[in-house]
Amino acid sequence: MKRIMITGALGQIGSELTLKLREIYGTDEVIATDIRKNDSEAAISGPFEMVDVTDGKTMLEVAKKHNADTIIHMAALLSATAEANPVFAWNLNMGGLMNALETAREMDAKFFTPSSIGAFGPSTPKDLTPQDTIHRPTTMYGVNKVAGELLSDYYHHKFGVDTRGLRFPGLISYATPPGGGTTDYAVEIYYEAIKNGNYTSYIDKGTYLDMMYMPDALNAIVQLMEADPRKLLHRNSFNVTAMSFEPEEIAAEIRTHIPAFELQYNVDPIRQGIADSWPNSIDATAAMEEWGFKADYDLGKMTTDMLEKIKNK
Ligand code: AKB
Repeated sequence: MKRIMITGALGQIGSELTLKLREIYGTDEVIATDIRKNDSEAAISGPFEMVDVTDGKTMLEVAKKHNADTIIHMAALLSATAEANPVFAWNLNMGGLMNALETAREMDAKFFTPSSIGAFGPSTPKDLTPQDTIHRPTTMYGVNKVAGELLSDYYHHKFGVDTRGLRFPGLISYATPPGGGTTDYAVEIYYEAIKNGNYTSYIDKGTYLDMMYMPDALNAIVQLMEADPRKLLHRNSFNVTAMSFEPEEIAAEIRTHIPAFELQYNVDPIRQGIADSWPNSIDATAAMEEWGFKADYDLGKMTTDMLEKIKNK
């Protein structure tokens, strides 16, 4: 990767990924793009262009202008928002992906886009979900993710585009809040613990979901994109995870720092339904074997860091 263009660069992953890639590859080599500009570091610390991912012509023009050799396509609606606006989600998630893949094909560029644990469904094995298994998701987001994985593999087989992807679990970070996801509770809980000493969870007690701390997610993207292609038996997309917990377990970990922390529940049937259709825990062996994936943060280490960083914000 030498000249990297990122879509959705001001989103939850994009805003931190842009800064990390600028650190590794050089500020001017990483072109951040998003549908609108703000005053965040990702937007102002280096090249920035306005790109609506449903506009393939502009995307290609920007890629050509900056001579991009890598396209990292992050712009997408998350699960709960997609479920509330399924037609819009299809158009944005699939239209944006198609434009980004076409841009990569025209530019002969490497390509990354995230998939998700949302690509699995209720008939998928729930525990230690294998890399290669049943995909019958029951959400629009999941349908988009499965179609996106297949489309990315198609661009590799048909056109030789070097497409790679990760099935991310819930990603937790203190920098940019997520929006419209099912796993967002695991970010909100830390903010509310610091601010109010309590949190009301929309996800029910006993609901296990995979999670990962953002630094591990960013390392995984870089490592996968730098991996020797001859070692990749899979491409779109690899299971990756760092931990699996339910709300009581994250609350117990927070109480080791804030003993009076209280957790209540007001379950949202829509997001609970989505969570219930996803695995309890996924198996990341293929990622470990094919390109050396390893997560550094477990629940304890992540909680210490999250609470400290939010306090000092
Ligand atoms: C969401 O909850 O929608 C995302 C995801 C797991 O893909 N965080």
